[in-house]
Amino acid sequence: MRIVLMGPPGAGKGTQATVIAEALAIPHISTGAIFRANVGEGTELGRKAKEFMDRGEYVPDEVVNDMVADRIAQPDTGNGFLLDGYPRTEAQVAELNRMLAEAGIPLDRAVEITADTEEVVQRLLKRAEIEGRADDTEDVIRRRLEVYAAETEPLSRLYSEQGLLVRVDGMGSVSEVSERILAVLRG
Ligand code: B4P
Repeated sequence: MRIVLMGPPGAGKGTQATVIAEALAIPHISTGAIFRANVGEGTELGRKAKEFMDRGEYVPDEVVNDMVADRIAQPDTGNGFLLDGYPRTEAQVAELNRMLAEAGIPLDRAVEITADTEEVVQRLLKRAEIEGRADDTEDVIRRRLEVYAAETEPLSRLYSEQGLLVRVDGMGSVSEVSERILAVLRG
C-alpha cells in the first residue's frame, strides 16, 4: 500500500505513522524526521532545513522533493510506503504524482487526521517539555498552524477530487485513533 498521511502539526501524524507502518509492514518515511536527523548530524541538508524549521516555515520544495525522490527509490519500498508529512504544498503533490507516474505505481490513500487547534497546541507544548524540540515553542507552533492552514489544508481538495482522501478524527487516545485509521485502510 502507498499512503500519504496529512494533518496539522500535533494531530498525531508521526505517532500514528509508526503504528500503521508497522501494522502494514511498510516503511515509514517522515520528511520531518529525516530533516531532524540531518540537523543532528550537522549535514549540509540539515543546515539548510534548520533555518526554516526553527521559524515554523516549510523547507523549500526543491530540497524536500529531491530528498523524497531518493528515499522512495530505495529497495525497501517495493511493497509500498507511508509518507508522513509529505506532500505539504501543491508543488509537492505535483512532484509526487510525477514520481509515481514515472515509476508506474499508484497512490492508494491520502489519510487526513483532524484535531482541534487548542488540543494540538497543548499536545505540542507537552512534547516541548519532554523532547525540547526547537520548533515546539508556542509562537512557532502557532506559525506552523498558520502555514499548514494556508499551504497544506487546501491539498485535501486535490486528493478528494482524485477519490483518494479519507478523513479520520484525531481526537481521543492514540490507540483509538490508530484503530480508526486501520479500519479505513483495511476496509
Ligand atoms: P514534522 O516532523 O512532520 O512535525 P509535526 O507536523 O509537528 O508532526 P509530528 O508528526 O512530529 O507530531 P505528531 O502530530 O505525531 O515536521 C516538522 C517540520 O519539518 C515542519 O514544520 C517543516 O519545517 C519541516 N517539513 C517536514 N516535512 C516538510 C515538507 N514536506 N515540506 C516542507 N517542510 C517540511 O505528535 C505531536 C505530539 O502529540 C506528540 O508529542 C505526541 O505524543 C502527541 N500525540 C499524538 N497523538 C496524540 C493523542 N491521540 N493524544 C494525546 N497526545 C497525542
